[in-house]
Amino acid sequence: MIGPDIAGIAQTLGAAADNASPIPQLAAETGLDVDAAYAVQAALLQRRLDRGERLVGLKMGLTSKAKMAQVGVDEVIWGQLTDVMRVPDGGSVDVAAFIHPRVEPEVAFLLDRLPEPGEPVGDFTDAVRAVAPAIELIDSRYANFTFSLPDVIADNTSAAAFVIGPWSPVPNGLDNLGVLLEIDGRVAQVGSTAAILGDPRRALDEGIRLAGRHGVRLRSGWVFLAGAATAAVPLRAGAHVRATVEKLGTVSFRSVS
Ligand code: 0L1
Ligand code: MG
Repeated sequence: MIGPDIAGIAQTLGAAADNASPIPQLAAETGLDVDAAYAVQAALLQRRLDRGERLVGLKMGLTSKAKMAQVGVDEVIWGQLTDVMRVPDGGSVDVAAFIHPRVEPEVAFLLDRLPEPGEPVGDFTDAVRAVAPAIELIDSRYANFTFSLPDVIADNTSAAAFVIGPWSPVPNGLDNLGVLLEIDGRVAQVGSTAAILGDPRRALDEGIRLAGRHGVRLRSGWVFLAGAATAAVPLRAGAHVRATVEKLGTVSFRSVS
C-alpha cells in the first residue's frame, strides 16, 4: 500500500503558512497517522532550513488541561522553533502574516547539559541554564482552528512566533507560580505554572522522551517552551500583549497590521 505523500502535505501546509491562507484538515483524507505526521513536520522544518532559517529550539504543546479542552485534542505534542519565529521582547508582529493568531503565556527554558538519549533529566539545574517568561503566538493553518491529533502535529503544533522575556537563574520551585496574560492592560487569562503538567519541569522530560522517539535530540543553547499555563486568546491588530510569570518577570510585544 502506498503511504501518505509526506512531501506534498508539507508543501500544502507550508504554502498555507506562507500565504496566511487556511486549508481544510487533511489527515483523515490522506491517511496520516501520528508517526507520518511527525515526518510531515520534519519536512516542513527542512523547507524552512532550505531557505536559510536555523533551528533554535523545541516547543511543547497541549501540556495543560485548559489547552487540551480548547482544541479537543488530549495528547502532549511537540514542535520546532526557528530563529525567524523569534520576536524580540518589546518588539512588534504584523498580524497580516497570520491566519487567525492566538497568544498564550508560557515558561521558557534555556537548555544546557542534557542527558543522554533514554536517560531522565537528573538535576534540572544542570539541564537548564536559565528560565524566562514567554509568549507563544500560535496560528493553526487549518480553517476554524479545527484539527485532529495528526493534523496539528503535521502543522508543527500551530507554531508561528514566540517572544522570550529576560532570562533568570532557575528559582527554587517552578511548580506553582502565578501567570497573568494582559491585552491592552486588561486581564485576559490568569493561571498557574502548576497547570503545565503539574510542574513545567516535567515538560522537559516529556520533550526529551517524545522528540527522541522521532530522532530529535535537544541541544545545549536551545530554547524550550514548556507549554501554556492557560487557554490561548485571539490576537487582533493593534494590541499590546504582556505576560507575567511570578518570580520570572514580564515579556511583551505589540501587534501591528
Ligand atoms: O502550543 C500549543 O499548545 C499549541 C498546540 C496546538 C494546538 C493549538 O493550536 O492550540
Ligand atoms: Mg504553546
